[in-house]
Amino acid sequence: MRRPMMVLSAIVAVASLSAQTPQIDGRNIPSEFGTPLAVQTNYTGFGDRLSTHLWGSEMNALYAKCINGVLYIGITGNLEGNGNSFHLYIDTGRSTSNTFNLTTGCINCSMQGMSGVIFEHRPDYAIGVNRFRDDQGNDFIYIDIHDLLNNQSTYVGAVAVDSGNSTPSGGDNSAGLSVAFDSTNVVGVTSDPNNLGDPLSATTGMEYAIPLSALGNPQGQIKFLAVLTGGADLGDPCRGTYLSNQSLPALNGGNPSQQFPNAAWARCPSAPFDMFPFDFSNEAYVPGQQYVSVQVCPAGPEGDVNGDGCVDDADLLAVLFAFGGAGNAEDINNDGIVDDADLLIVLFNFGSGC
Ligand SMILES: [Ca+2]
Ligand SMILES: [Ca+2]
Ligand SMILES: [Ca+2]
Ligand SMILES: [Ca+2]
Repeated sequence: MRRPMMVLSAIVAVASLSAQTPQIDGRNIPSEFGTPLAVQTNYTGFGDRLSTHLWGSEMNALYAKCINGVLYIGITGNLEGNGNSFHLYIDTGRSTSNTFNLTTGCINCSMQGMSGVIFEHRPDYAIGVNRFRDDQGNDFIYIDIHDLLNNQSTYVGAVAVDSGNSTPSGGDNSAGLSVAFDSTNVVGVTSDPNNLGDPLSATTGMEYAIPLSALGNPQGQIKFLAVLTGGADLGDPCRGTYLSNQSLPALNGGNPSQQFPNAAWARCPSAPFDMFPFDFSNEAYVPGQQYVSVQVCPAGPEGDVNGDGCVDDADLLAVLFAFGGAGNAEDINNDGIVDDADLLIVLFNFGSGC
C-alpha cells in the first residue's frame, strides 16, 4: 500500500509543475511552461544585455502551451528599447502561401518590411512587439496584430516594461491579447561567437496569451516562428527590415561554420546570403525546420486530448494507446513524443471540465 501512494504523490508533485496556467508577467517562463520547443544555437548579433548596461537583444528559448482555448507563448531573452521587435509568424492553416505582402498602415514598420520574405510554413497571422525606451522614464512595448491573408493591421496597445502588467492600453485590443515583457535578463546567450553561453539559464523575457478567437479559432495544428528584428527601411525597396541572427527555431543546425553574421537586410542580396529575399525554407542557408508546432490546441482544459471539454479516462486511454509514438493531440506538451510527461498532465487534470 505504501509504495503506490508514494508514487502517486510523486506523480502529482511532478505534474503540478507542468499543469499550471502561465502568469503573463514576463517572469518564471521555464517553470511555468516546462520543456522548450526551440533553443537558441547562435550568439546574439544584436548585443548582450548585461548588468552594466541596458542595451542588447536576444532570444534564448521558445515555450508554448495551450489551455482552455488560449495559446500561451514564452520567449526568454531581451528586447532593446530602440525599436527592436519580436515577431511571431503564426500558421493556422488558412494561408496557402509561404510569403505575404503587407501594405496596410505602417504601425510596426518592421512587419511591413518583411513583405516578400519566404517562410518554411505559411503564416496567416503575425504579432509584432517593439520596445521604445526614452530617458524620461517612458519604457513601453507596443503590440500589433496583422492578418497577413487579408492585409489588415491593428495596433493593439502599449504595456509598461517590467511592470508585471499584461493588458495593452491605448489601442484596439478586441483580439483580447495579453503581452508582458521583463527586461532584466543578464544571462542566456552571449555576444561572443566563440562562447555561446547557456540559453536555458534565462528565465525572463516576453510572454503572450493569445485567445484562439484572435486567430480565427483554428481547429488543427498551429505552426509558428519567432524572429528578432531591428527597424525597417521602407524607403529602399531592396532593404526592408533589418534581421538579427536570433530566431526560434534557431537559424542554423548547430553547426558553428554556418552561424549567421550579426544581421542582414531582409530583401537585400549581401554575402553570404546571395539568395534574397530572405528565405527561411532554403536548406542551403538555413538548415532545419524554421517553425515549431503546437499539435492541436484544445478548446477544453489541458489534458483534454479528444477535445470534448472533459479530462477523463477516454483521454487517458488515448495517451496510453499512443504511448511511445509521436502522437498528435496525445503529445500534450508538444515535445515530439507521447510519454509519461503527457500521461502526468492527464492524471493531474483528471476530472477537469467534466
Ligand atoms: Ca510568467
Ligand atoms: Ca545574454
Ligand atoms: Ca476529453
Ligand atoms: Ca510529449
